[in-house]
Amino acid sequence: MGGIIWCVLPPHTMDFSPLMPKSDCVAVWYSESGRNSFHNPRAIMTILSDWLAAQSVDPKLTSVMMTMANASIEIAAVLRHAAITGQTRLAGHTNVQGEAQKALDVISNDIIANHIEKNPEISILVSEELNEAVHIKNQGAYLVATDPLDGSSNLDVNVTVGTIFSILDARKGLLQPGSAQLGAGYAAYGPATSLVITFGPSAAAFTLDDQGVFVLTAEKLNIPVASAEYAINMARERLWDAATMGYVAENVAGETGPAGKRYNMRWVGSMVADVHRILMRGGIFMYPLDSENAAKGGRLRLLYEGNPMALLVAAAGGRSTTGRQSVLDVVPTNIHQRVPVVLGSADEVKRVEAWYGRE
Ligand code: AHM
Ligand code: MG
Repeated sequence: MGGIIWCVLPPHTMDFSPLMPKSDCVAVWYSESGRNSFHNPRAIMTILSDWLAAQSVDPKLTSVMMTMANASIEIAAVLRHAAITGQTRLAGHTNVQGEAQKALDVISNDIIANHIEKNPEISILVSEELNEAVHIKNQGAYLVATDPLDGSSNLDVNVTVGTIFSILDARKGLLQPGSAQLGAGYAAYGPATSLVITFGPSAAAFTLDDQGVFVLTAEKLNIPVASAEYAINMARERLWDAATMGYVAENVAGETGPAGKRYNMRWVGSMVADVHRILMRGGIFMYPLDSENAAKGGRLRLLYEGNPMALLVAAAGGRSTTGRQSVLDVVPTNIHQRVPVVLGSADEVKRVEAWYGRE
């Protein structure tokens, strides 16, 4: 079915093009046989800076959120051209975790470091790509812990990757549990760039528009309590513990098993993409302790992967666990500490907790 979109441009617009984005219009009129609609996109949109200004949160803290949003806009721009500029290659060295760094891991880290240095409210940066915490000369009250480019092993296949971050009170030291976080968020670089953030009580989602502005697209995320979708790297099944084996076996059994319903499995292999799906429509994400990663404490990092994602999920009504305790209650002993992570729809996480409870 076709229709005509009429776009009213601002006065003195000189560079009109038939392909110009609709968000440049001060008003849009759409007509289709039997259906007409009219709206002014600027009048109904809430942009990130306005939304942040309306929160009952210290403006210094909202400035930290804005700094991370601005860094993610710059990273998104680099990613768009990375295949053309050859930046999806390896950087030629390893990080403190012993993992091969991609050029874009390093570039993303540098972009974030540059933005953070310019914000006087931030005094400490912890990054997956930096061996030690960096004490910036600023005297600011905030610490940012970040995975600058999560899922970077997916870069060469153009799958969604992301930036994850956690905001803490810098005066309370480096090793604080996730429950002490003052804010958290991630940017997901997919077909659109999404920014999902929380200051604790609720989580909001924004989408980057053609002008490089984050527009509010979901004010209060709400993870459904029940779900029938799970995300786990099934190739590691032989390494799992009994609880993970038991829970997943029930899901695989579907409507004929004790769960009594048919499940579906999704695994992107980018935590940001998998958790974004869960925040939008429910499900459970699992990277449990297994016989291979147990010596390291798990696969994912606590300060800049487990904690921020667990805070976002809790703010959206979901739940998180290591199997033994809430991810948010783990007290870290080092900044790059790893942790088992299970999070998402409350009913599914409770089933996993019940399996661990049987041990
Ligand atoms: P990274 O921070 O080095 O990118 O690693 C984290 C990633 C997560 O995004 C993802 O959930 C997991 O590691 C994928 O692990 P696997 O390679 O076992 O699929
Ligand atoms: Mg990561």
